[in-house]
Amino acid sequence: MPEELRLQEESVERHQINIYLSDRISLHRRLPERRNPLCMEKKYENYDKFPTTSVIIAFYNEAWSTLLRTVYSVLETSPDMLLEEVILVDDYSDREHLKERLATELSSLPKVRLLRANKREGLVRARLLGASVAKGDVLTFLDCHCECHEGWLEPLLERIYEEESAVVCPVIDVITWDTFEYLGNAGEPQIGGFDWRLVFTWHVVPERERIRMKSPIDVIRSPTMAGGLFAVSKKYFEYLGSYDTGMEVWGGENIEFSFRIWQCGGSLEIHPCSHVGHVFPKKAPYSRNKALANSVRAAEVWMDEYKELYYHRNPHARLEPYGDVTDRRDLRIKLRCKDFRWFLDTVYPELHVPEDRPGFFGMLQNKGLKEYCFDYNPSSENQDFDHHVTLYHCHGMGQNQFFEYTSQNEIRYNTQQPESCVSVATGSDSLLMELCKDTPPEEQKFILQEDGSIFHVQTKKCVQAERKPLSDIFMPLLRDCTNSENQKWFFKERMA
Ligand code: UD2
Ligand code: MN
Repeated sequence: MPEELRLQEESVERHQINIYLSDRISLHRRLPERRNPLCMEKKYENYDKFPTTSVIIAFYNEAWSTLLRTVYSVLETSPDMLLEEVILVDDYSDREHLKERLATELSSLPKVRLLRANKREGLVRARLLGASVAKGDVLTFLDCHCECHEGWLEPLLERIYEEESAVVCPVIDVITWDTFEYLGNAGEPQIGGFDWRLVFTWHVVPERERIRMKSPIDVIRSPTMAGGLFAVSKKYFEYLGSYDTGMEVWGGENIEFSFRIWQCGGSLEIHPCSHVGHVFPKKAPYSRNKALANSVRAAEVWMDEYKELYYHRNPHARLEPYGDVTDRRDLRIKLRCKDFRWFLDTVYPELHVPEDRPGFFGMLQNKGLKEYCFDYNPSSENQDFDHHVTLYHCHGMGQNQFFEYTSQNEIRYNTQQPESCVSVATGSDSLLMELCKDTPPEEQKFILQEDGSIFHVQTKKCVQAERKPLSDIFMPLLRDCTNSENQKWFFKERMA
């Protein structure tokens, strides 16, 4: 057995997925039932009038078994009448098994076509290459390591039949990278959001949306999509300006497309009865350094003045060359799309919009220990600092050193979701991060005074920068107020 374990570890090292195991699981496995029981009672009237679909799967250096299992699962779960074709787009992979061997394997499969890019296009242009030859009424995009659950396609196509401007996503069930278990449950799916770094986030369905839905198996409106799995009318996709072809490799296109769908008159929805599994790798299997430029393009075209909130939290994004977005701005004008404010108010009212008052956001730097800034690592592996604010060399990169002082007297960490506020546990002298509240509780209130001191209202103490005895660790701690420089702080937007 140790030999087998070694092989598994090796394949995880190489693919970030346990391909050794995947290769030993059937390419035709049956998945456990993961739908809400109400879905099974659903009757599809007008079935014969549903649009047909082309399923488009772009891939780059994917492993054999995960790719083939994706293709077989589409063929084996999609009603013949609705499935026009499956288009695989090879984004200039260099792995041997994806050359002749793949072409041969696919040539025996009905409805399956294989296209090859002549250079590395990135997922946006690779998908568009597939779309350009698609014959179906609807384009259904999937990642190349998916497994479609029984009955996944009908709900998507029915919804687009009802409403052509609906872009519909399945529920994405998790297939684990180590054991290939198909997780997911029949409960309420989550919807997509984003944080001010423009990173995609998952959220529970908000109350207002639950009220709008007439049944638990109605479509759920979602501010954003994860990006990989969705169906869109081909005509509507073209009308909306398909994708931003200036986006390279990976990242950002899902947020850009989500903004565009909503702002330009469509809707983005998740259908609770459509389930598709996706293998989430252990970590990114290839370089994704183009994601930043892609996000900047999205911000520059769609976010109006709110793009500043993004730049404040990613100062380096301002320096990122992002190419020309003139065409995309023209598109926005041509389609008479609504502004970002409308999107925030109407589609995503749950997202807290920072105030970012000049002089009250950025690095929170100490005067005495000049090099040191507030630093918070929500996913810190160091248990001792779990949820604590520490001090670290100021890096000027925003992110985990970005704080905002609000007019409600909170010191807010609102770069990532969920948003947390600096707080103090009863009897403790250290600063703790806790979820922010609508009205800040006493322990989360700090007064940033003229002289730079930060006064904690509840304990009547001041925040002081200190080195922990016998260590290299620096922390902000509550102490009796003095006039010391270690109790003076100031916000700085970026490094000089
Ligand atoms: C998520 C999406 C993914 C995409 C991405 C943001 C899901 C489940 N996945 O990341 O579809 O929206 O966020 O960009 O929602 N690919 C190429 N050429 C490339 C790079 C990737 O063809 O240069 C293919 C890749 O083989 C895969 C798809 O594009 O089929 C998405 O890439 P991923 O699986 O690495 O992205 P993922 O799931 O981490
Ligand atoms: Mn993927």
